Amino acid sequence: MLRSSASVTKAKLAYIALGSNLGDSQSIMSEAAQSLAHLGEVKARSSLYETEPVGGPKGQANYLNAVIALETTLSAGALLKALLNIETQFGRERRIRWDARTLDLDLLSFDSVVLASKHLTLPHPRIFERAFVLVPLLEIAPDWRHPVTKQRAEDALGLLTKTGIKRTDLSF
Ligand code: A4P
Ligand code: MG
Repeated sequence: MLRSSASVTKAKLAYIALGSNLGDSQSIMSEAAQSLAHLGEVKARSSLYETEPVGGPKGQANYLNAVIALETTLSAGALLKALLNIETQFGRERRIRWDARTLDLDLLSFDSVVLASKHLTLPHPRIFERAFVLVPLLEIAPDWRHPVTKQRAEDALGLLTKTGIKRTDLSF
């Protein structure tokens, strides 16, 4: 059956960063990936990386970090809401900025959408400052570049130190 183009919602490609350094992080990352699969079609997932904590209170455990590519027909706002709901399901609490967390889900980018609203900034504003985001992102999207500045993720990573980022063979 033919449908008019107006009734077809075009799928968008979102890159989502996952992080956890509290609780059973490997299980949390694995279950969070399954939850994301309910929001669309997972197109790619990076390895799990063990990373040293950046910022926040001293004495935090190392993180597990990863990035997933998700094709979805949700809007960016609806996707963010769904991500925040999943964080809550995994017991995420917010007390101190960059404190240890059971699960952090950041929307890195949403096609080439650029946005700066009260609740959502796209692309994520600290994407180029975070080797723990860029290393897994580049594993699954080696050509990723900023939609406005066109700066390549690969070049941004070249300006950062990668010590403290270790690829693991952990399954997720
Ligand atoms: N928000 C706005 N834009 C977005 C977006 N693109 N994606 C708003 C997700 N959220 C977005 O988020 C606060 C609010 O940001 C949300 O309610 C949403 O409306 P949050 O999760 O409480 O903030 P956060 O995660 O603590 O900080 P942020 O800025 O998202 O992340 P950062 O800067 O990456 O810092 N070290 C290691 N090794 N690994 C980590 O994963 N993570 C952080 C968090 C610090 N150090 C780390 C790691
Ligand atoms: Mg976050």
